[in-house]
Amino acid sequence: MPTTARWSALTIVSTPAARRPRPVAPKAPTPCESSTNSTAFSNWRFLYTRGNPNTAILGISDRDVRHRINAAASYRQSLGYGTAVTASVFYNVQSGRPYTTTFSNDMNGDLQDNDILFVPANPSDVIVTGGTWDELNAYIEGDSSMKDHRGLIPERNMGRAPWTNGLDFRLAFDLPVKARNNFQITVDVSNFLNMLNKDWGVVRYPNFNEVSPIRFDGVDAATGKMIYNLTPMKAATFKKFENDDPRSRYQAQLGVRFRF
Ligand SMILES: [Ca+2]
Repeated sequence: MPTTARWSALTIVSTPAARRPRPVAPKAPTPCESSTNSTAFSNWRFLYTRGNPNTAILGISDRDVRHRINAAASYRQSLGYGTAVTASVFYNVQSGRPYTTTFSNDMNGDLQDNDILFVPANPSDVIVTGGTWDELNAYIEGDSSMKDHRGLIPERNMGRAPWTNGLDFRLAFDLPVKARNNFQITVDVSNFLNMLNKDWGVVRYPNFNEVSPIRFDGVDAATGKMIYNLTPMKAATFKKFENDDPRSRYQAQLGVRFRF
């Protein structure tokens, strides 16, 4: 019985370092907009800023997909008398959505919750309330948007949500009816990995490309240091990433096709 196996070329998409947006010094701002909002006001107020929202700085896009790898394969097995079965898979793995760590409230006095968080380098940089320096330090060390930016206000979107991956599966049965006619029954399962294990194929993302673990409680009059309140990150409802439920579930469909 004839057998056909087809393996597509592996596709890898990666943005070379030389083409990635580079940080621009605040003294030479380059107007640049990147937002998921639908109105001009929202696009201004939710563009995360290092100080002045009217001088937007060139940065990584909210929609940046840094790395992506695709692979596809199919296998066809004749079952005799014109019948055949074909199994196909498509696999995609890609880097997570970028995000910015901001204060949970307005820090710079423009009445907008759009302020990128200064990352303290050591316990003497800020006053911690609602928790301890060790808790704050552990959070910074575990956060991709902050751990490499000690003592700085990072560029926006320096963090990354977890990588995502998904595998789509298709099974097709070809049944001859008569000459030049063909009857096909298909079974498609998208996010097939999630059907095998509920923890596989899960997509997690930062809501509006933002995570806000710390509340700004002003400046201490005696020391001039900023007061970091850890209440938001210690709240039972706090989570860095949302689950994208529709994309995280497996879905299946049964199809019938008649060719004539
Ligand atoms: Ca603000």
